[in-house]
Amino acid sequence: MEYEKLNKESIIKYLLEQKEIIKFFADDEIYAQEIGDGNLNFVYIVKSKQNHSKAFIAKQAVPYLRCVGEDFPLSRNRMTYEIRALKKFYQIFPSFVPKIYHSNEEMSLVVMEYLDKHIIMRKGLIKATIYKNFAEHISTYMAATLFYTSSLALNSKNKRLLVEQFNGNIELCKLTENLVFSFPFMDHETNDNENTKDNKNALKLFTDSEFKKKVLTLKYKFMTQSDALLHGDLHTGSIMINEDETYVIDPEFAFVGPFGFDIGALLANLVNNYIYHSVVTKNETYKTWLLDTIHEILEKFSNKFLSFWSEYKDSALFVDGYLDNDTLNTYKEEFIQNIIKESVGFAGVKMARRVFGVAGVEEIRGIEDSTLRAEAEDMVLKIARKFVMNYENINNLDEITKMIKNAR
Ligand code: ADP
Ligand code: SR1
Ligand code: MG
Repeated sequence: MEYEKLNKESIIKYLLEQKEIIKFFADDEIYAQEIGDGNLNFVYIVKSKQNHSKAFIAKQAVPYLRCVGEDFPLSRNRMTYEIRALKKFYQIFPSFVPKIYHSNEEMSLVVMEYLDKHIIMRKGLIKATIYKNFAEHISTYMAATLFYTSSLALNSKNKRLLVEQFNGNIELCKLTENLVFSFPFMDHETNDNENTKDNKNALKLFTDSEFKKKVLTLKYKFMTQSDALLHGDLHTGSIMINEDETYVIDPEFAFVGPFGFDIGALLANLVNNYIYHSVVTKNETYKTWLLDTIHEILEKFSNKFLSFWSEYKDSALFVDGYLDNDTLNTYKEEFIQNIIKESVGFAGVKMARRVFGVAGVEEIRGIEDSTLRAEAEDMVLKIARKFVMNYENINNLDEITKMIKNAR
């Protein structure tokens, strides 16, 4: 089937020709509404006219970047990687990933479960909503997806096959290399240049050679370290949540990369939210919940990752009997500590990109009062710098929460 960019009418015609969809809606009439608010793709809710609770989401990639338009071409094969990643992550832990009803790589289209009782987590965090199960859920999701796609669980052949399956996500990896690791830290046309002009923080950041050297080291890890299958863009806009359930959506940036990158992305977004509440709402109870949650996520992630590992004696890395038990346990402890350290380094970069880089977040760029926004930006850059300059020397989780707390 040849690719065609769909709209809210043609998508219905297409869907009614797919057997999985006919089965889902039976004889109901259906209609579509476009609801996409992301940077890249078109997202439709498709509903039954007879029974509004019968619905799903159809998401299609177009051959350009949605938020810029046709002037920014971007291969739509990103949807191929999103489909593959959704299927792989669903296989590992179905309770945290929307179910797929239909997918078509030629049409760059996926049809999935409609999460109608959930909201985008960033929105909930801005409203200071407490999600009591979040740390438990997301630590399981990250420990399972990272461990079971790594050389600690897979054998050598399957790990290499996994790399091959995701290696072609070249354009989105390049987007991250540019938009996360490079352009936000230099004078660049894609930046939020209204704000960088005559901004003393921008000048300081763009000429901060020590910081920029460390960012290069982290970028090099991103480009070369093939630890595990990553979501690749695990910010709080890629999480849909309610009090009881947590779902991770939108893995189109998936590739086999460093363990710490997804954890770092999540950490960065939680810290940027902490900064929003420090500057705008001054909600101390919520700030404490955020810090406790960060601590709990990292602690639970480490314990769960080690617990999954304890079940595996043979893998690409390990041959049973190679090390005595005590040495093996020390090796594992050091391994997990290194993941946490690198996560903090990546978190620093991911926080700082949101200040001057092209993709701002509501918590910082969305602050309308310019004095408060400048205060928030200042705090982001202070914490981000501490993270990036010191990540290799972190010895325990309290040091991380202290770096956040002591920034003001
Ligand atoms: P993009 O790739 O453009 O970033 P997203 O996958 O983030 O697109 O989807 C854009 C928006 O569509 C999300 O912010 C969310 O509001 C909505 N959405 C996406 N997937 C679902 C889903 N499975 N259930 C409900 N809403 C969804
Ligand atoms: C212009 S695309 C910018 C960003 O959106 C995605 O969510 C990724 O974070 C990407 O860097
Ligand atoms: Mg998105």
